[in-house]
Amino acid sequence: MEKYNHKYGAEQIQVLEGLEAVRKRPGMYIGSTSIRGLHHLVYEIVDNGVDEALAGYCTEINVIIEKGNVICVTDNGRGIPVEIHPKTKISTAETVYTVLHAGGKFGGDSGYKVSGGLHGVGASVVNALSTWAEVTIKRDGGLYQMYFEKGKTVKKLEKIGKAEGTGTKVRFLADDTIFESLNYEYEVLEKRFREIAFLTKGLKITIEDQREETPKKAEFCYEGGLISFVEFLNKNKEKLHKQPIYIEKAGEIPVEIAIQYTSSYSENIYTFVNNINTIEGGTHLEGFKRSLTKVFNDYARNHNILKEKDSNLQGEDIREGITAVVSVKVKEPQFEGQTKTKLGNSEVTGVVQSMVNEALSTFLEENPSVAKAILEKCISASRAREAARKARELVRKKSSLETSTLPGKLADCSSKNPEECEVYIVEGDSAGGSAKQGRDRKFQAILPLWGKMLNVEKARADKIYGNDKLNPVIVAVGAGIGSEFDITKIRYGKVIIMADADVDGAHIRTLLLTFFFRYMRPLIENGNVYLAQPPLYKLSKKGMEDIYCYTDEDLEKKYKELEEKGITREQLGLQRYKGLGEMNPEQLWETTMNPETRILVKVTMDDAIKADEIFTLLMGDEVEPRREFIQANAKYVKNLDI
Ligand code: 0R9
Repeated sequence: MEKYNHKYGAEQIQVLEGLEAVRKRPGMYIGSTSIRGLHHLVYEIVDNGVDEALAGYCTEINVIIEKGNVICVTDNGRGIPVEIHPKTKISTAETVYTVLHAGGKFGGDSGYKVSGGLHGVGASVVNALSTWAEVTIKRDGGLYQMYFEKGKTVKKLEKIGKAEGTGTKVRFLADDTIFESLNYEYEVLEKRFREIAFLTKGLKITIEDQREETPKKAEFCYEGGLISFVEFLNKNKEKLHKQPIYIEKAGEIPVEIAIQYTSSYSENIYTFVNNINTIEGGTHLEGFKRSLTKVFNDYARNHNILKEKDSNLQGEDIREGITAVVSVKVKEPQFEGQTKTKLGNSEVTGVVQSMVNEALSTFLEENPSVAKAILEKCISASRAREAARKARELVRKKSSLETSTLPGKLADCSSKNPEECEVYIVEGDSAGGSAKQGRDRKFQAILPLWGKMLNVEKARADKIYGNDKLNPVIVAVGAGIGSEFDITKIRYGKVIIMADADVDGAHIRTLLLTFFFRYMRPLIENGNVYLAQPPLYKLSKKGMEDIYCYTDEDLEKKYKELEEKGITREQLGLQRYKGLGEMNPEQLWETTMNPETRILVKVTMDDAIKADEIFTLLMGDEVEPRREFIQANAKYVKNLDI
C-alpha cells in the first residue's frame, strides 16, 4: 500500500476489503475459475457496452483478444462519467471499477441491465480478478485514463489529452494465479457475441483474435434482430413458411418473439431474459407454450380442421418442428434451477401468454395458408404420437414376457446404485468384447452397438421405439424417451460414448449425441453424457513403460520430452491405433476405462446443439448446405480410413 502512497479513508478501506473478498472466493462472483469463469470476465465488460446500447447511446462494440491473452473491449457510447462522485469522493469511473456492485446505483441505468442477471457483478469484479486493467474514456472533448493492479488503483483517473467523439475502452489481463488457464476460446466468445447481436437489433459487434499469425475476425449486426436469429437457426432446414412470425410488445415487461416452423421433428425454443440464455426455461417459456397450445387448438376448432369428435392437439404436437426465440426484459429477474438459468418471476407467464394469444391468433387469421401448413404438421404429429404410444405398449408387453427386460447385448454391472454406475456404449462387436473383458464389472456396464444406425432426423418417436439399434439404448438407460423421459429413473450416472477416432466413429458419436439431444435432453443438461477418449498412439521401448498419446500434439510433446532424456525417435516403437478393436482388454482398461487414468469429456448442451446442427446438415433434406459443408470441411479430414 505504501508503494503508491495513497491515503485510505474509511470508504476506501471498505472498498479494498470488498475486492479482496472477490479474490478470495472468485467462484461466488463468477461461477468458477475454469474457462467458463474466464469467459465470464469478457461478458461482464461487453455487457456494460450492451447496456449502453440498450439505453440508446451506443451502436458498436469491438472486442480484441490481443497477444498474451489481453482482452480489449471498446464501445462508442457516452463514456463512463468522469466527475467526482459525491458519495465516494473519487471519480465515478474509479468508483465503478473499485466498489463492488456499483454500476446501476451510480447512474447508467438503462432499465433492464443485462448484467443484472446470472452473476451481474460488473466491472469491479473483473478488475479484482485481473493482474492489471486499464480504462480509457473519451468524454466532453477529453481523453481520460486510469490503471489498476489486482483491483487496486495504481493510477487514478486523469485527463491525458483531447478526444473527438465519446466512448469507453477497457483492456485487462486476467490473473493467471486465479484462473486455471487464460486461453480464451475464440469460437465460444464468437458464438456469444453473435447471440448478443441477434438479441440487440442494430448493434454492431466485432471480434478479432490477434493471437495467431493470421488473425480470426467476425462482425455481427442484424437489423432483423430475432427474425434474423430464427432464420440463422433454420438455415439448413426446410421451412413450412417463408417469413418467420414476429411478435413484439413494449410495456413494463417487454416481450419479443420470432417463430418459424420447419419439416423437422424436433422442437427448438430458445429463451432469453435480459439477453441471458435461460437454458432451463421458466415462466416466460411456460406462458409461450400455453399460448401456442391454446391458439392453435382454437384456430383448428373455429375453422373445422379439428372436428367435434376429435380430441385437442397436445402441446408437443404443436411444437414439433418449431424454431422459436423468446426474449423478455425483466427489471428484477429471479433466477432459479440447478444452473440458475430458469426464470422464476411468476408475473411473466401471464404477460407472455396474453400477448402471444392476441398477436398469434391475429396472425393466423390474416395468414390462413401458413396456419394450414402448420396445422397439417401438428395433426400428423398427433397421429404419430398415438402410433408411438401403441408401439411403446407393444415393447412393454413384449419385454415383460421375457426373462430379463434388459437388452441381450448389454453386459450389466453388479451395482445397482446409479450414482456409481456407468454404461459404455461401444461401437462394434470386437471393441465391445475387449471392453467387456477389460471393465470393472462392479460398476461398469457395456452396451455394444453395431451396424448402420437409424437416422433420427428422418424418424419420429414411433420408429425409434421399434428400432433395434436405439431401443437397447433406451432400455439400458431406463428412463424412457421424449416427454416421458424421467431423469430420476436413470440406471447409470455416466453414459459414456466410446467410439473410434475415425470418420465412422465421428458419425456414430454425432448420431448418438443428436439422439440424446432430441429425445433425452435432460440427460445432457444434467451432465450425465460423456465421451471416452481412446489414445491415438502408443510409444514403446524395451525396459520402458508404454506411453499413450491422445492427440497429435500430445505425441509431439512426448517425443520432445523423451529426446531431452536422450531417447531418440528411432529408438521408439510407434503404434497408431486405427480402432478400439486393436486394443486388448488390459490396454483398453488402462487407457480408456480406468477412472484413475482415463480422460472423459463431459458433453455440454453447446456440444449437443453443435452435433444437432451438423446432423441436420448432413442428414436433412436440404442438399445445397450439405454440399457447402462437405466442401468447406474436406480439408480438415485427417486420418481418413478408407
Ligand atoms: C467497453 C465497456 N464499456 C463499459 O464498460 C461502459 C460503461 C459505461 C457507462 C456509460 C456509458 N458507456 C459505458 N461503457 C454511462 C454513461 C452515463 C450514464 N450511464 C452510463 C452518462 O453519461 O451519464 N456506465 C456504466 C455505469 C456507469 N457508466 C456509471 F455508473 F458510472 F454511471
